[in-house]
Amino acid sequence: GDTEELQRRAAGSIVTLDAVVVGAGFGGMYMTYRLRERGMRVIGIEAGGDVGGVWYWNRYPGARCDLMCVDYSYSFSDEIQQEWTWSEQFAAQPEILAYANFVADKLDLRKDFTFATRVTSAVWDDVRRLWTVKTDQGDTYEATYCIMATGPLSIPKDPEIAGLDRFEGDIFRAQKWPHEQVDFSGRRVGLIGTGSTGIQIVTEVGKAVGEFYVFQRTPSFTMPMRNDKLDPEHVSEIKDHYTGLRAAARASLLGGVRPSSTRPFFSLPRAQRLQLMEDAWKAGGHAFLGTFSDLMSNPDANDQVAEFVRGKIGEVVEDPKIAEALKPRGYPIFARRPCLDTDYYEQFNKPNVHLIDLFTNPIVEITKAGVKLQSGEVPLDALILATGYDGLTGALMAFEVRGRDGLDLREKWQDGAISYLGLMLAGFPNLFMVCGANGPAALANIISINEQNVDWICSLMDHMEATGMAIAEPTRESEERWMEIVRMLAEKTLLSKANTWYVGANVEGKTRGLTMFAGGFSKYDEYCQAAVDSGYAELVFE
Ligand code: N01
Repeated sequence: GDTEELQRRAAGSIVTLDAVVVGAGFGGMYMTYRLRERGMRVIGIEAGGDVGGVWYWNRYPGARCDLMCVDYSYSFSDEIQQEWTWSEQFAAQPEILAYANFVADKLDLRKDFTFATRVTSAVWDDVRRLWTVKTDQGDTYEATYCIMATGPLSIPKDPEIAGLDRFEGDIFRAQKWPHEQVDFSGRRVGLIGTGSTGIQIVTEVGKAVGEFYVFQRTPSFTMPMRNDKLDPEHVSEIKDHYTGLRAAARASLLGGVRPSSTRPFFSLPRAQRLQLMEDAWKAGGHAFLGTFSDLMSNPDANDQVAEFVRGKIGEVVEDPKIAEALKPRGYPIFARRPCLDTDYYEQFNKPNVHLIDLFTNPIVEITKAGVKLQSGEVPLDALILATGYDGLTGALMAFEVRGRDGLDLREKWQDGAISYLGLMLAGFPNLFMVCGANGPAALANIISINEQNVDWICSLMDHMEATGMAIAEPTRESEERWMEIVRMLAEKTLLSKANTWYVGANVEGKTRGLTMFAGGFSKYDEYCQAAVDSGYAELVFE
């Protein structure tokens, strides 16, 4: 294919292109496709063995999206959305990966990508006005544009626990799960981490395991997903009405259709509030967030919902001590990513599933035989790590990215991620981010963000072509104005009030703060559109 040809030449010499795209997740796939359709010479570079990004790597048991597939899928091609048929409301990882592959086949994307290749540096050449991108395969590409579709969650993070490398059993990392099926039946298995990932693992591994030890530091709130198969009649209704559904998604807070409410919690009498909470619990999914308008802004309203959910945990879990340990306290509900599950709390009623509360019984170290707690050693055959990611900034700080005058992105971001619209960086001409750290990122539907970002970038390229400009870059002032908006919104939301990867709390030494745009997808889209309507007044062109 085209890529092989490019690679062959890059290995020996330098290949000059119009654009390099880093990443073959849903952002990089669409970006590469659009650039190719614009008639540009482009290569996509991907560390994984194939397309799919986070869904390529995260093959752990239970991996599933908590957004409905009707929303969590591409909207740019009617052919794709008509031809592909989802089997469930909330699809599991194998189906989402199959979908990514379907799209790659359909658009013949693989010929534009090189896989199993990691970018080692991207450096701006001020004299020749282009990006030089090098890879761990010894390739060098030069391009006018460099687009980072590296994802907000692509650098796995191990826990800082002494002795991890000493363990003689099997270690499985959720974010780099083996391609073949892993059988835990009859084995003694430990799991560290109870975020969205850990909770999904518990519900699956809990079904077929010898003895299961769940090492929990901070409990998460999780609510019933109430996933359903999609029946053919519903699927054809969706397909008939995709245009309207997509338009509604684009105009929504999350970039996905979900009920929303203008009703503040305390505007209703107590009995009615309780009834609505019962209804939301029964409806499942993120129904709570669509039931009251002020759960993320009014701490008292938030606390009442949290207390209601803690009550539900108490109803399911038989042992009151375990129930108590599973109840999250001390941070607002929904401030850590709210999880959706199927029978999570039920697992802890099984005699072979053991909750280890690390607050009362911390891990001392990992030994060759298992996990040593303050109370003694838990012998294990296998240890699963679901300890999260160096989110948002990790991927771009994992290799060398240098802009004008040798400006290092690690330096620019040492006090936290800053950018213009989460899309461009002052000091880094013609560099774009797709789903960047200062956009809605993990706070909205990432496929919607990807599409919106890619379309915005392509419109800017059209503008540059039409006006005969070769370079675009935001000024420091425009970057600062955007960050003021991001900070102002961050202050207003309870999202800033929990120790999570959202605020960088999970990585030692990382500057603390919510750098994502917390104003919702549609508002973000409005800001991006306003930038276009102003004639790109906040950018400098050469
Ligand atoms: O990672 P996390 P994740 N000792 O950072 C624990 C998306 N996602 O992979 O909170 C003991 O949330 C840590 O404990 P604590 C989604 O955006 C979506 O689960 O630091 N424990 C925590 O429990 C999500 O937000 C979906 O006290 C240690 C866990 O590891 C994001 O990915 C599914 C520890 C890490 O939780 C990340 O979720 C999956 C230590 N030394 C993921 N170090 C869906 O769409 C860390 N932990 C459904």
